[in-house]
Amino acid sequence: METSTSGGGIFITFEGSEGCGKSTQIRLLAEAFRARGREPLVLREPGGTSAGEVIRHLLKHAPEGDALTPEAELLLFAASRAQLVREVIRPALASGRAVICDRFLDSTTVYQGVARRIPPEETAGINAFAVGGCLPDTTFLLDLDRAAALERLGARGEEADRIERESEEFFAAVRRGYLDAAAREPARIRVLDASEPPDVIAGKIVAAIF
Ligand code: T5A
Repeated sequence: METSTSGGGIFITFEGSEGCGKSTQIRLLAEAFRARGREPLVLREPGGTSAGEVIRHLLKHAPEGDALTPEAELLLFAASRAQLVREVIRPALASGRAVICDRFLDSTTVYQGVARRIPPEETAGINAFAVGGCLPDTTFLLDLDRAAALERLGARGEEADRIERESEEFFAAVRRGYLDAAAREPARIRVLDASEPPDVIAGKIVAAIF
């Protein structure tokens, strides 16, 4: 596939609500790259740098995160991303690597912008500042209804983090926000039915990339 990013690398991101299968598909796509003789760089947001992992802990698990305002939450996600772009993603793309990231700026557009109701122009401005022009070549949105996602997360048996404890209304806004984002940018964001079996979804992703 043709890439827009400088340096010959390709930047692929995965988006969708909790439990939609991003990690599963990223693992399968990384295997597909390896089968073709390329070792991709796999990252996750928030996190992926030393500073980013500290921010991740604050945002997801630390008791101090409970009092965060939507604005402070947005800036922390943006700070983690700004560091990841400059410390890791840009150098990797410049050296020709494939970079696969679990969540990127669309998560902020949707979770902080749509679900936390921060005005879209403010969210877009901070996103643009954080990424400094480093945008995904392609994004896979794994669309799944909330009941199916909850069933998968329940089967995993892990304790819910701060954001996973949000209301059903919040997650309805997340799903709607993602589908609206995909409608605005159909050339970049491909919507996939995440209720299909993992190998079927992976086949569609591989066909789109190679
Ligand atoms: N956030 C993040 C913001 O609010 N703003 C931002 O800007 C950013 C970057 C990050 C949190 O931060 C928020 C969003 C999130 O709340 P996280 O811990 O990184 O959280 O977790 P998530 O991104 O939510 O990912 P999860 O690990 O919860 O889910 P995945 O990776 O989407 O799903 P996965 O692959 O682990 O699969 C879940 C289960 O389903 C099974 C798997 O085996 C697994 O058990 N499964 C399937 N089952 C049936 N059919 C399929 N097709 C399946 N695919 C997977």
